[in-house]
Amino acid sequence: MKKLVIGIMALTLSISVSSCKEGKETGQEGHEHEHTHDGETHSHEHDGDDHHSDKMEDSKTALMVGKEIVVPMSAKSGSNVSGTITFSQNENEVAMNVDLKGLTPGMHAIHIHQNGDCSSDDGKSAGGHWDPTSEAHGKWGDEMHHSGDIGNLEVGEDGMATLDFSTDKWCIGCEDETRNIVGKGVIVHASADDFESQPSGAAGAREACGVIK
Ligand SMILES: [Cu+2]
Ligand SMILES: [Zn+2]
Repeated sequence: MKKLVIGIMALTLSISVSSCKEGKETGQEGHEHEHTHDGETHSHEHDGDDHHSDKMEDSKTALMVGKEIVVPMSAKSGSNVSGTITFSQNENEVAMNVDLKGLTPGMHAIHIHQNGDCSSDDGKSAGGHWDPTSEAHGKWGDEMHHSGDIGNLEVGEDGMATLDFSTDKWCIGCEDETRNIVGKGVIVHASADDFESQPSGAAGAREACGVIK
């Protein structure tokens, strides 16, 4: 008898879940809601709009997953810096891989600047820090910082610098101009970013410049 009651309950539950599913999926692909098939009652609490807005956002910010941009860095201000910075779009983030040589040992600030223009010998053609959200200069991860405030490279006696960095605050070529890094410049400075001085961390001369394109 007990088995029969459980059997009826299970049947009733599966019918109610599947009818709920049908009711929600007005005009959307059926596979989207398959994760609710575990039969838990929380699936009834969704009004369906949550899923819908997620989907809208996905299509609006459609990321070019797999897109990679290699930026050759050119020496500025009389330096001997050379190397590349590679940006690649992953599913949620942009990964940045720095591979430079010819730097003086110590700390060197690295930023994204607003102009993709390295035409001047001092790198100043790249303009100020890329700051699409109108914030103060600061340290990445703090409450306030420019979207281009990557931080400092640590350079050893061999003059080489590598850095692996990634963030979902950037995208490569998406429509959101507060995130799109294409068309911007990358600058490596002669000294360290102090993360405090405005508007750019008192990082000194611009020793290398590259255009993200
Ligand atoms: Cu800078
Ligand atoms: Zn800054």
